[in-house]
Amino acid sequence: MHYLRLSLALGLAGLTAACGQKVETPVSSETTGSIEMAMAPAAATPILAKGHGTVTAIDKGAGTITLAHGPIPEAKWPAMTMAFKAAPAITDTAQVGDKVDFNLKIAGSAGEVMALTRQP
Ligand SMILES: [Cu+2]
Repeated sequence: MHYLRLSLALGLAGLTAACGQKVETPVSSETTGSIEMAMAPAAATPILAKGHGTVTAIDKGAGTITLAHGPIPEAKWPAMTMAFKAAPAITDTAQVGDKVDFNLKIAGSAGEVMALTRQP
């Protein structure tokens, strides 16, 4: 994230220079703030990730499945136990105690299990 922000700032400086204006003033805090705001939607863009874990709870009414999962590097998540949204096809077939491999769609700190298979 920090690297991305730095790249953006450098990119903006490059653009300004290309317009023929001297780049004398350092990037102001206001400019930095607007870059961060512009970045927010990008950070919320869902990412896809795979994980492994154990089913610890299923709430068919709420449409959630709770997984004790290992680290998920794609989302920079450590191992943890958390609830995910899941379609009925998943909450109806999974069982507490199942060791599973799963595909996730992650947006921010929330995730949805898109596919789940029991480990042999
Ligand atoms: Cu988690």
